[in-house]
Amino acid sequence: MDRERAAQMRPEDGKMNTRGRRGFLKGSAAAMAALWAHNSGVLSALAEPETKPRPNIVLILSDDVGYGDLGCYGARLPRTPHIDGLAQKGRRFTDAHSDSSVCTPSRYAILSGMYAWRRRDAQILPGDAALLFADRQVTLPRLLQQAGYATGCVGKWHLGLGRGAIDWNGEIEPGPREVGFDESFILPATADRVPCVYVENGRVVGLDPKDPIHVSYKKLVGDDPTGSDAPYLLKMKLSEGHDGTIVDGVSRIGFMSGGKKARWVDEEMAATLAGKATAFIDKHHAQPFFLYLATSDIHVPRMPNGKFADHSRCGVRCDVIEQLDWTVGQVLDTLERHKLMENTLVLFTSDNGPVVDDGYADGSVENLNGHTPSGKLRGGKYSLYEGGTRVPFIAYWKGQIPAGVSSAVLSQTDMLATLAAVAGVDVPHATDFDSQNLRAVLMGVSEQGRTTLVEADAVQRTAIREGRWKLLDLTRPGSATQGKRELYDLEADPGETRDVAAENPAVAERLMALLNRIRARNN
Ligand SMILES: [Ca+2]
Repeated sequence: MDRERAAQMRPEDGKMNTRGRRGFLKGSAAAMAALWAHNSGVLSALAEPETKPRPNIVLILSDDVGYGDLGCYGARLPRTPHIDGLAQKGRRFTDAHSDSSVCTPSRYAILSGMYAWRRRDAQILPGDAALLFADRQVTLPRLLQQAGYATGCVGKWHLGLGRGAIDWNGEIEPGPREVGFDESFILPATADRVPCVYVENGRVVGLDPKDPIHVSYKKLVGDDPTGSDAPYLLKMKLSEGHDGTIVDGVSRIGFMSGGKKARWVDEEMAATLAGKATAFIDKHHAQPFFLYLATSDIHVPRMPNGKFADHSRCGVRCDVIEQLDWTVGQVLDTLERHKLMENTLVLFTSDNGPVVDDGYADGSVENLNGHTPSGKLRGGKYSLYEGGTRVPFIAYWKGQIPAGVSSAVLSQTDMLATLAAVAGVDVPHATDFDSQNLRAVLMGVSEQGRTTLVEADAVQRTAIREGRWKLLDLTRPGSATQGKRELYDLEADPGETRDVAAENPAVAERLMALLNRIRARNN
C-alpha cells in the first residue's frame, strides 16, 4: 500500500493527486478501500512507470543452436561461460519453442507475432527473395519504435528484401527499416547464400560502383568459379548442395558476380556483428532501445576466427559455439560498462534446433566427441520432433526476474505480445495475433505458459502440444494424401520414442480437431 500511496501522490499527475488527496482527507479506511476498488485498474496503470521501469530490450537470436548445445542445458564439452552465467543469474526455460525448425519462418514469427506456417511463402528463402512483410504490417520492432525505442537490427536477416528483382547496387528497399528498425546492419540471407555482402541501412557496405553486384539463384552469373566446376579451389569441401559461387574459398548457394571489395570475410563475421551490436548500444545507451542481434553463429559455413579455430573439444561446430558465447560476452560487457543491467531485459535463444552436417564436410560429424546437440530430444533442424523447435531460451533482467528454471511452455511467436507488455505498449487488435502475452511467465511470477502450442517443420507440417501430449500430423500441406499421425506422451517419453496414438485414440482425435481449429483461424 505504501508504494501505491506514494504513486497516488505523485505531483506530476494532477488527476491522481486530486483523487489521492480526497482519499486522505476523508481519512477513513472504508472510503479508501472503496476508492481503491473503484479505481484499481486506473491506479495500477498509472503507478506502472514507477514500479515497472521501461527496460531496454536486447534479443540475441542465435542460429541452429540446439537444446543440448550449451553448458547450462547440460552440454559438457563446449564452453559457454557467458551464456551459462546469464542462465544462472536469470531464468532458464526448458520448454520454449521456436515457431519452426528452420530459420525464415522462425524469424518471421518472432517479428510478426504470427505462426509463420499460416503463410505458404514463409519458408526458407533464397537470398534474392522479396520481403515477407507487407507495408505497415504491425511488427515487434515497429511497436517498440512507436513507443519511443531506438530499434536496431544486426546480423542475419533472411526475411527477404525489396519487392522482387533487387538492384544490389542501389537503395535496397523495403527491408528492415520498413519493418520497424531505425538502423540495420545485415547479412541479406544466410552465410551460405549469396550475396556475401553486408547491407547497412539499405546499402551494400563497401561497394565499388565500378564493380556492380549481380545475383541469381537460377543461372550462373559472371565468371567467378563455382564449387561444382572448381572444387580444387575450396578450403572447405561440400557434402551436399552449396556448389554455387565460391566466395572466400567457400562455395555458396546461388550465384553472384561483382562486389569483390564488398564481400565479407567469414572469419571476421562474428567480430564485425558484435562490433555493430555494441556500437548500437553505445550510441543509444541513454534512451530506451531494442536491439535484435541475430548472430550468424552457429550456422554453416562454420568459419571461426583464429581465436576460436581448433580451440574446442568437439570440432569446428563447438568452436563456433564458443565464438557465439564470446559474442554474448561482448554484449554483456557493453551493457555493464554503461551500467544498464538493472534496466535491460536480455533474451538469448536460438531460431531452431541443431544440425551437424548441413552441407559442408567440415569435420563436425567426425569430431563430435560424444557431444549431443539435441540433448535427449529427438530430431533437430528441419524436424517436427522436439529437437526441431525446443530451443534454449534465457531471460535475464537484473533485479527484476528471479533466477531459476521454468518449465512453462512458451513460443518465440509470443515475443511480440510479451515484449510489448514489458515495454508498456498496446498491441492493436491483439487477439488477431497468434502471439500471447506471457509477460508474467517471462518475469518469473507465473508458471502458466501456453496451454496449446503449434510447432512446424521445414515443409510446414505441423504438430500440436497440449500439456503432456504432442500430436504430429505428418501430412504435407497441399498434399492430396493424408500422412501418418503420431502421438507422444512427453511427460513419460520426452525423447518421442514410442508412438501411443493407437492406445489413445480419443486423445489423438481431440488434438487433431484442436489443431484443425487453430489452423482454420483466419488470421
Ligand atoms: Ca537457423
